[in-house]
Amino acid sequence: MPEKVVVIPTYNERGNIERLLPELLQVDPELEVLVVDDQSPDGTADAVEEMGRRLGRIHVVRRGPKQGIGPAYRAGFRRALELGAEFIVQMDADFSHPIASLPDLFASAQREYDVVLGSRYMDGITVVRWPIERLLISYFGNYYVRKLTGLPVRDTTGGFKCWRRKALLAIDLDQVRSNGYSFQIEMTYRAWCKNMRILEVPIIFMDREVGTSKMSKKIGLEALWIVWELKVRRALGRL
Ligand SMILES: Nc1nc2c(ncn2[C@@H]2O[C@H](COP(=O)(O)OP(=O)(O)OP(=O)(O)O)[C@@H](O)[C@H]2O)c(=O)[nH]1
Ligand SMILES: [Mg+2]
Repeated sequence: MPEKVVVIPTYNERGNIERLLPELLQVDPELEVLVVDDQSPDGTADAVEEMGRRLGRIHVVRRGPKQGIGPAYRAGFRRALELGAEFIVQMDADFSHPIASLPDLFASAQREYDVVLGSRYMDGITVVRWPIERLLISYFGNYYVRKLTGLPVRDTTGGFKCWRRKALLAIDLDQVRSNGYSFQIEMTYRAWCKNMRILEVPIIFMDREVGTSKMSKKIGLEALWIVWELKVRRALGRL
């Protein structure tokens, strides 16, 4: 039974995942990886399965047509819990999230935290190679989320996090509605509402070099909307 599982959603990430997985497995001999793929046309899932046969400690969840990272992560978290993981990291496939920070995330969770967030906005702004428009949207988007929800977190939209089993069980994954970025906000907000102990640790975020972004206007707008929905749900005692 793996103690630590890293969940990675993929859509057309073959060029990244083939390099990422061997590096990840080297970080920690106890860690296992779970890739959640939504029928990537570039054959990501087949490539990962083949690597699993060769290297071990790799699992694949194959899903139907592309549905966004929210449903992909929910499926991945469920499988990681079934596998018996005590600590579950979520991470992008595109090398945006520094592998070097992985031990730090696990160690903080193991020490005493239920949710550990890799944060781009803690030591100033630690984002590399993002165009200024994208950085501004992200930075002020975070300000908006913080002000509206009261969530005491600098980086609410980051996607590099470590969950203690207990925190994922405290959140009813079936209730989680978000598909895109707002999934990150919604999950942390729900954990906070359940009084989970949350820690932010600084990370250096790098924009992707290989593959294409799945970010869209629709995903951005969903995030603006979801904070209101979460606020109302909480006020009604439904969170
Ligand atoms: N399974 C699955 N994975 C997805 C989906 N959309 C995005 N992903 C993966 O989720 C991770 C984050 O998506 P990205 O496209 O990197 O999104 P982003 O980080 O906002 O965009 P970039 O800044 O361009 O990297 C990547 O590993 C993607 O392959 C989806 O619909 N299904
Ligand atoms: Mg990315």
